[in-house]
Amino acid sequence: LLASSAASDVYKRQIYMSTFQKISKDLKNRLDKKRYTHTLSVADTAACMAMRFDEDPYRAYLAGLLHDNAKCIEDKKKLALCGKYKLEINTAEQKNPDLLHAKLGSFLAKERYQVEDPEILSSILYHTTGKPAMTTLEQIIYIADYIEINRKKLPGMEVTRKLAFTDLDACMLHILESTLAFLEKKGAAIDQITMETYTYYKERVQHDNEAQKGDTHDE
Ligand code: DGI
Ligand code: FE
Ligand code: FE
Repeated sequence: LLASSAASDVYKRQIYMSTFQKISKDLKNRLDKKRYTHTLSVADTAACMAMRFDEDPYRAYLAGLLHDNAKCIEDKKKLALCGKYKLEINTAEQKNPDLLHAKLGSFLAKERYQVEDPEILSSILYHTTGKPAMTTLEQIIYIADYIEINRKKLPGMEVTRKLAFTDLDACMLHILESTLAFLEKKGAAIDQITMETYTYYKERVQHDNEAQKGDTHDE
């Protein structure tokens, strides 16, 4: 039994590694240099976070690798492809078609890269806006995208990076606060789901803090 589980472990790693190689090669042609570097770094960061939070690092790496696969498609073409593949375009996406790289990326992960794992596909789908009640893997991809080392050092980044390895919900809230402040300052159209995600994590973190306070009073 031990031998066969060790063998399937080797087998699993080999399959993942050859998949990563094939996908990386394809992405190198589809992404510009900066985006490709960012992509590899998100994959590495996501794998490390997965190790910390008891998720499968191979699945996290794969989701990280594919999260921005549609990013370097021209905005006009993004709109056209969404039409072609019958992917719905909301008001915020209409105003800012770059948002569509998440939806289109998730679609292409399945159709072009043959990824069937629904949680990997949803991690790609929600990596830009987030969504309420995300799974651990979805949170990992959302956060790894923001904290990877090639990212410009945004305000509060040290705190965000520490939270990424200690408290995923608090980390989500920290990123959402800073993203919303940035978008409001820019006057950008805010996707409804981004707002819902913010409200969800604000309430959740508040609730957890209050529960913790309750615990210390009981002692
Ligand atoms: O693709 P990346 O640059 O690696 O990162 P991303 O997919 O998280 O996209 C980042 C941008 O998306 C960032 O400038 C913030 C923006 N964004 C997040 N939520 C919304 C949004 N932009 C608009 N207009 N509306 C949103 O709700
Ligand atoms: Fe992205
Ligand atoms: Fe990204």
